[in-house]
Amino acid sequence: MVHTWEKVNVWTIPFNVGFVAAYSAKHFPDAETSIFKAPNELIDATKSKRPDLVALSAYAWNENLTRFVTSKIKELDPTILTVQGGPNFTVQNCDELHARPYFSKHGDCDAYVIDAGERPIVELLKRWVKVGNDPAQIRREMIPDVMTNNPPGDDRIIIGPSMMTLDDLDEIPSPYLTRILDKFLDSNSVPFLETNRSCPYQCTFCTLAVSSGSKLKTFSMERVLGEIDYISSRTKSDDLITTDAHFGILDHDTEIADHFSRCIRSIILPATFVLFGIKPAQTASFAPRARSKV
Ligand code: B12
Ligand code: SF4
Repeated sequence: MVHTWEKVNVWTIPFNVGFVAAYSAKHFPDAETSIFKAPNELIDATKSKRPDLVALSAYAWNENLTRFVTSKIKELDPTILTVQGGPNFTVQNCDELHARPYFSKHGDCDAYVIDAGERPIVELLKRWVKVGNDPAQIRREMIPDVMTNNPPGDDRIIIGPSMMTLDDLDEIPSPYLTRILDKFLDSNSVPFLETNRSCPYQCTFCTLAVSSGSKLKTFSMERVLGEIDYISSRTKSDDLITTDAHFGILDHDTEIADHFSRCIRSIILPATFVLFGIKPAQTASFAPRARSKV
């Protein structure tokens, strides 16, 4: 969810929940999923057709909004399961000390998914079906990589055991190639591209790689190039942002940059590849051809 009164917050594609939705749909093909960025659209949709579950991204920048929308959903129908997920909680801080103050503020949130959301949300959905779609019962369950919030009459937070993140990232269907992000690609939103996850380094202050054992994991080249083609054929954005912690760390990143560069030369948008945390040695090898903006 983003505030919609200023443009700065609405400009990126909801890539994160795209992954979560694509992986959930793979495991629950009969379930209907809709993705929203604007709070009013979600609330209106909830009023017109009751969902079983509403799952919201929670980041530092939308915490109050997420709390407001979660409470609004419970006000409309307390039997809807309310879930939050996002980088606020990782394996390093998913403990009573950190979760207690969070859930004290987010009393209407039934469960919080820790770290990468794909595997745990599927575990949560399986349990949701098993307990007969009862939010009060979900709050009593211990589910891997999920924290459940104070069951009625019982003041405790249940923190599920940690699962490692997926080894084969291609197990997650592409949110672009499965077309669940089409409505956002067709708007002016800036697309993201993820070619790898995690990081091989182990800086003590950083939690980015802890749940993957500092193992860098990659999406297949075929998939990444296919996503660049698909994004290029639809987006109206001039930019493509990669979410990789270190794009350029792998030799094959030059192939990705070359492919992107070819798309630019064919005058297909986007025209700028925005990178974070790039390693200098590799930057030099492809930046001039890809016209990278770091
Ligand atoms: C790209 C990026 C940006 C971009 C785009 C941001 C945007 N609006 O989307 C820019 C440069 C604009 C940016 C700015 C900022 N960013 Co930034 N950014 C990132 C970065 C590098 C990648 C995020 C990403 O899309 N990753 C790919 C997706 C797939 O991963 P994900 O977001 O983690 O989502 C997964 C899980 O979190 C989880 N999940 C997420 N949502 C949900 C929802 C549900 C229901 C479930 C079940 C699971 C789930 O499942 C997803 C799939 O595995 C991350 C660092 C990182 N490498 O993760 C920081 C990060 C997200 N940013 C961060 C911060 C602090 C900021 C700023 C506030 C910095 C500042 N002081 O200005 C601003 C705020 C921007 C804003 N208001 O929108 C923090 C957030 C910390 C937090 N607890 O929320 C991060 C984690 C970096 C860090 N470690 O400090 N950022
Ligand atoms: S992502 Fe950056 S800060 Fe975190 S462990 Fe890797 S190199 Fe260190």
